[in-house]
Amino acid sequence: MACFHEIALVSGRHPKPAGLVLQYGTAGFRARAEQLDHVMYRMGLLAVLRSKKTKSTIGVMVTASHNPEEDNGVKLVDPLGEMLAPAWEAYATQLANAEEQDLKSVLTSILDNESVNLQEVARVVLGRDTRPSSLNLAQAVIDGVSALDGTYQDYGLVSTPQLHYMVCCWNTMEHYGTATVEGYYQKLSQAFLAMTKQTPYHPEELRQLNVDGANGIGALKLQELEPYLENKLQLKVHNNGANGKLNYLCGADFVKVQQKLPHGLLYIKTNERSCSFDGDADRIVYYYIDESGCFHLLDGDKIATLITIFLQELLVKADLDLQIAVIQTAYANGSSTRYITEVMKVPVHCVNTGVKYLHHKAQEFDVGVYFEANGHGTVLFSKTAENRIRQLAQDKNQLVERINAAKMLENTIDLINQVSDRQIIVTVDAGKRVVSPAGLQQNIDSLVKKYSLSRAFVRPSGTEDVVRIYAEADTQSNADTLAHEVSLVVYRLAGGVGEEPKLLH
Ligand code: 16G
Ligand code: MG
Repeated sequence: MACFHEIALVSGRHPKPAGLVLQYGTAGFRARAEQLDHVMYRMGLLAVLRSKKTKSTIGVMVTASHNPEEDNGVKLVDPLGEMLAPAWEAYATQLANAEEQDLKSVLTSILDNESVNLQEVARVVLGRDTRPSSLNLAQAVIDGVSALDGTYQDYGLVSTPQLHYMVCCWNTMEHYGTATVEGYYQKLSQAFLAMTKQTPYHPEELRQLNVDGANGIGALKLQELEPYLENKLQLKVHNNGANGKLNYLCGADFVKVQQKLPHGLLYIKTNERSCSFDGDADRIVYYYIDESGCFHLLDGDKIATLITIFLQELLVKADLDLQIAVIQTAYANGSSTRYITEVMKVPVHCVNTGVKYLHHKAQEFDVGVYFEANGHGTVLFSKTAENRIRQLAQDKNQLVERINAAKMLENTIDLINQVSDRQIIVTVDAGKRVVSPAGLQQNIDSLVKKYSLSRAFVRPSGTEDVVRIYAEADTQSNADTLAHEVSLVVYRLAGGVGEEPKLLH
């Protein structure tokens, strides 16, 4: 049995730079890779405590997602593949910031608060993205796990959804799926192939998809998955990391923010279906170029709408009375929210930015469709909904049309990886209104009033050292001008440093 005395000795190999303060943000810690060695080690320690506390396998993913290649990060994954419980995020921050001499006492206070039994066995599964820094940082996690005598399985290079899947498999005794990457490909491809069999019309052009792998893990893993798809989907993977730099001029974030084609896919043909992943492959956005050369983006809002239409139709055909809802964030385009509520008559709920908030809300419904505009999302089926669907799919006494619709819904459940995954500006109302600094919200309100169909809000980023500004208006140029005006107010009232923001168009 390890005692905290030994930990303090081992920790000497992963020293914390004195005075460095980092925060467990929206999706874990993110910072320059060279600042993270001690954080990784300590997250290894914390994962062991969390595992002992929950008597379950805990996941640790080393990645900084869409951030630049020089950054890295780490997030912990809770027993059913969901994001770490909020109280433990606070422990993570305390542990990461404890100076060397305080490490033992912080660990002891977590143990006491949570009544963790040190005699419990602990299991941690870990994975990492393709960043050059990730291998050594993953080793620091392993050192932390080992310092507390935890057992671990290192899945090496895997996407974030794959690591979430592994955690879920381990904790459901592989009822969810086999806890290997092959098991992941098998589960997804079987459901996908069963769905395509049920789709009568499947022409050649709909089988092809250009993929921008962001020069990251998504490209590698998709190439591994492709043989399982039996040519029902032919992938042309670009930005596979052979030449380009991770997330640089490519990837889902670049395409969504710049609203243009990524490098590596600049010459796609008219109407060719194309998509981009982010650096750890838990975001996707689709796009195409039309006959007039115009770029069209199908972001998370559009994806959520299409999926909801698809599911609603199937629920009607299956004659299943299940409550469906869509969960969005303040970044969802206002027209998508109006369309879903007013035309489709599906209720929409708005929550804070970050997968964990959307995921949590979506769990309240029979069928919860959640997507951030930036392309993070999935669909959650409640256990009751899933049972009713699976029962109907097997019920030979029902009309064939009902059974087929239920089978399609069943395959959808299996295809969707249902596992999921928080300064001077303080916001409330799902990040849409600022309460501090004083006067900022009033200024934003009066700027918004100058335009029609307009909205604007600001929020401190949870992953980078910036303030995000969102603006919407009747025309592109009004939206751009509004965004610029808001940025000037933020700069003045929130104590901006450096040059004043400039209008980029
Ligand atoms: C993280 C979140 C994402 C959110 C983004 C906002 C997860 C897995 N990821 O990437 O949901 O949209 O942060 O970043 O929760 P920002 O705070 O820098 O705008
Ligand atoms: Mg990501």
